Amino acid sequence: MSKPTFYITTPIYYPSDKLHIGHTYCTVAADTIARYKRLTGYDVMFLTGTDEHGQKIEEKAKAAGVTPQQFVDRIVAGPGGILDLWKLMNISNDRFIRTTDDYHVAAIQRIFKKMYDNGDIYKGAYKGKYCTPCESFWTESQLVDGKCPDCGRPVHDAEEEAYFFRLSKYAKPVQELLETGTFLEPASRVNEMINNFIKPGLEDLCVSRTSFSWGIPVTFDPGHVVYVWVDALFNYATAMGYMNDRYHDFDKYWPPVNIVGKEIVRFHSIIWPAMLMSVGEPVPAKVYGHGWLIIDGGKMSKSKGNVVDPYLLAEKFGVDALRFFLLRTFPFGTDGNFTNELLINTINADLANSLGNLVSRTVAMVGKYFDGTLPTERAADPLDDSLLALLRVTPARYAAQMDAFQLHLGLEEVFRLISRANKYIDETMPWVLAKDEANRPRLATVLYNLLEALRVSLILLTPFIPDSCAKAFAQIGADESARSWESASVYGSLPADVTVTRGETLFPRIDAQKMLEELEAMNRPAPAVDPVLPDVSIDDFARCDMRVVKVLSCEAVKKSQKLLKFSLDDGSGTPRQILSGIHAFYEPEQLVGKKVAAILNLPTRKMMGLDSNGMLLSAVRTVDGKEELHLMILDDAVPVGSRLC
Ligand code: ME8
Repeated sequence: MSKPTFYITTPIYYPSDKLHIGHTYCTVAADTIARYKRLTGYDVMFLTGTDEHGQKIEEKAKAAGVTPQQFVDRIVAGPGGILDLWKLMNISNDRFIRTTDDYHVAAIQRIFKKMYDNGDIYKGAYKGKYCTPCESFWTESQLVDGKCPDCGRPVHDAEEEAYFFRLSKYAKPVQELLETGTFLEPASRVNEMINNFIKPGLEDLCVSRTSFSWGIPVTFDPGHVVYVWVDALFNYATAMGYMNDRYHDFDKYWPPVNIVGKEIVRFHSIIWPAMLMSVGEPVPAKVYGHGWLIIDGGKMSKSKGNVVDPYLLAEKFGVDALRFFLLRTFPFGTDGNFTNELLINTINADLANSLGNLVSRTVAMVGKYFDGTLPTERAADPLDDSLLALLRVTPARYAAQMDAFQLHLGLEEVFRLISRANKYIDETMPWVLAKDEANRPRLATVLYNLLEALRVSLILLTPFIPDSCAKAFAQIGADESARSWESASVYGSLPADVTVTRGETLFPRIDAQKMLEELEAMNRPAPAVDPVLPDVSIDDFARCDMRVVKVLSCEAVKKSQKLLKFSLDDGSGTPRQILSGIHAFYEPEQLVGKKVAAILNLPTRKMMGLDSNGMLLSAVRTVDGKEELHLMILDDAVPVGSRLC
């Protein structure tokens, strides 16, 4: 019999900057749900990707001096980019879509044409406030003091030809869909959508732009590019092969469960189903709007400098500890305040103490009292009953929470069992039982029950912390069959004469004070680094004659605050004069006798009436608005006149 299918997506993220812990939170949550569904027998399709078009990306690329495609390629596929981050975080996506992929571009053009042909997209006029220098339309509410919010200059009424989607036509069916109560979750978001957006009247949506070009051209009117949200939302369909031949899974997996952040629920629960209705396809099975991770009460943002770097946290705490923390601490549907203290306390309390200790104590006791292999004689006791009762009901309780995407409550069920097992150790006191040979069957029973409680807990934890669970399974002697979902409900899935193997400590305890200090030091905002300039050819580079030179003499230039005049030995036998504006950073006497690097074949430049024949090379950066400069001072052993290449 074929497995039931389950299709889950994350938002496709903008590759306009490196991703932060908020994006990581959403992707880890979707990954955990995908892993849970696979565990429980589904044929899962898990999609994530990147939303690569639009004006913002075009502008960022321009500022960085690269093409938009080069810009997004670096952020998505470059070292330390989005693909690397998901690999690091052990994300098990089956597919990754980039909206610049050819198949997606062609499919969007067909979808747009289909909606045009069926009359749901029409040509109209976009009216708004226009800022000529910025070439941007603004709505009344976006203006600041009636002026352009970007440059502060006056705006004027303007009209632009644009295509519109008949969103108004779908107001009723979308409202009915929202009222079904299962389409959009958590339920609290439903009223917000109906009251704030549908009841005031849905207006048709402008779905093309002519003011920039980094987008998918409208085939039948090439001056227009498709509005980025139309391009983006349909990714969930094109990545399954909708309107293209790259993939052929649309019929198999559709409709999806779209996991999104609360700020884009409107796009996903109103515009997205309306467009699907227009093209005659089923709406998503569910849109789940998760909450934000906030810092000090506000959303993370680059401009506030309070962005938390997932690479840094994964390196410091381990990938599984970070995954666990994100899903254990914050209820998925509501906002959660991120702090390093909370992160450390959660790891210490739940992973190092509760789970880690249970594994290490149990395995150590089987080692100490039975040389690692349990004997098969047993002696039950009423003391076992409550642990075994909880063991029996936990998988189903967990599944009920997981099916409702209440991931933190799913974990709650597992930790109830883990705590109960830890308490069982105190109640049964194996170290006392071990004192009398006659108690061996009883002692073996206690340890077996503990191993079983651990085994079941680990099965349920696998979607959250897969690597650590695999290691722990190996320690408690659980083979593949004893790790399956089905076996979680079968007491006795470990062999009666199970053999354990001591292993590494799964979650070492963190010294909170020390770690907080380290994080504090590392989390200071890194100085902004200028973007890499566009490529130059190797021939152009080779034409730059850069050499090692020695400072013969150096003096300040009269009447100049900045300039130093250098006489340099460049190996040619004739001293070379170079002027350099570095007096703010060096006194002349510091530099005499030093070997430094210079470019020699620049045209002669006159400064304060003096010739400068080249330029000294230095490392320059801006920290807190202040420029820092360091001359490239070289090892004395490097011969004067050597070329730098
Ligand atoms: O909106 N806390 O992309 P985006 C929790 N390209 N989650 C957060 C978060 C935070 N502080 N910050 C971001 C876009 N997220 C569009 C989506 S989909 C067809 C197009 C997560 O890069 C959250 O899931 O701005 C949010 O919805 C998403 O990242 C936005 O990512």
